[in-house]
Amino acid sequence: MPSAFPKISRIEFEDPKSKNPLAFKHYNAEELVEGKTMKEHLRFSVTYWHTFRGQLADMFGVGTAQRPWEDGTNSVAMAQKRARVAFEFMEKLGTPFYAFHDRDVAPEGRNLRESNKNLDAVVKVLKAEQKRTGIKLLWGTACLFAHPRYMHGAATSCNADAFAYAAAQVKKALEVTHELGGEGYVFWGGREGYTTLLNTDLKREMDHLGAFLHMAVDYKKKIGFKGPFYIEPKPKEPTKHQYDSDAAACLNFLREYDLLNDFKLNIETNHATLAGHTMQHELEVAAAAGALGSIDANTGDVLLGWDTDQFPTDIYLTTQIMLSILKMGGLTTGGTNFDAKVRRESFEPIDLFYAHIAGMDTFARGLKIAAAIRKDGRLDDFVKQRYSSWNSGIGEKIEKSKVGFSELEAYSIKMGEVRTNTSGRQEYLENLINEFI
Ligand code: XUL
Ligand code: CO
Repeated sequence: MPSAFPKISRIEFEDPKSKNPLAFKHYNAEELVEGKTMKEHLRFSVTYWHTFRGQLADMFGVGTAQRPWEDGTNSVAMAQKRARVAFEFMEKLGTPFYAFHDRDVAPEGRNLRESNKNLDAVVKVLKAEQKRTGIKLLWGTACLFAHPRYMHGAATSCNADAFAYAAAQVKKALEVTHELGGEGYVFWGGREGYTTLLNTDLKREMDHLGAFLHMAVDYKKKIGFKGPFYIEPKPKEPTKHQYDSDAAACLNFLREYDLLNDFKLNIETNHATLAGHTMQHELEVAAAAGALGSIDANTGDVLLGWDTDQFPTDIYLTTQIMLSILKMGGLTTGGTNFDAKVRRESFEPIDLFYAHIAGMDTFARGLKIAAAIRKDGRLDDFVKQRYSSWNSGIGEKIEKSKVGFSELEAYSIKMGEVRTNTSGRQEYLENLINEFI
């Protein structure tokens, strides 16, 4: 097969002063940071849906993407060719992982049997390409939101037939992910929510979602798939309200339906901001529950209120993300998955390289900056000092459950007034971070 990107060779690391736009200035895969290589820390992943299936259409206009390797069909042969193009792209970029929905990689057939057959035909090529390049599948997932059969949702549809079909689709997607040695599997609840409560039995739908996820856990065990399951929170879009609205809602759902041991979270920046949170908030909530599994790396636009899925190019954002991830001890089975698309105006194939290079370099800088902040220690020391009243005296007694309200009343009467508050020093800390950026 002729090269899809004949003018582009492997993207190499060059000095930060290099002016070559097709080189990394910060992402140096083998460079050690806190004892691990950047490649091991960041575990970059390319998303199949945006990068190889995105047409760059919007609500007001058709797709603008120039993809010379496409023949205009949605055939299995085209899907197999596209898979080879995808691996040429990832090999040149040097990303160790990719992620896909079943329907991104292979066309939907006239029925489930045919869809599964199409998928098998493409999985053969993906498997061969993984073997040839050493690139791995970060996670697989099933598209349970594009087809009209899922208009009311999939696991939370009012229609039991749609639930059944979704289960069959996830069964196959799990088998395929397992076959490809996928490191994990994602559930993003595209239409698992509602557009109006007037027609919705919320409790029944949530019960169905719980039952669906239990079936998935059972099947995972049955086929011996060892990778983690991730839930990816998002508050809305396409629904008005998605049940997995944010990290806290997901954790509560998992706890309520006794699924917490089988799931972690896949946190996405633009979903966090759509939920009215920062990315760091969502990461901290997930990590506090021991459930931060993986991240979808992108960003929204402060002036646009929807899921724009832009490539992350804000160093402040990636610094915050890497501070949380390093604090947690790093990613293990998860990765940094670019769930991001080039703008409609960035329509040439080379823009796919520029976008990923930008995202990878921005994360590499965030990683280096976060490591430098941690090495410096002032931020960490400040936070430790801020809570020092809990290390001894009454604080220690409270933490060790040695006192109750009566003892605390006696303590307060004796104390008279709280005179020990110290400054939060937000502005000082913000300036401290800027020292490293
Ligand atoms: C949609 C989204 C999905 C999931 C996978 O907003 O983020 O692409 O990442 O289904
Ligand atoms: Co995502």
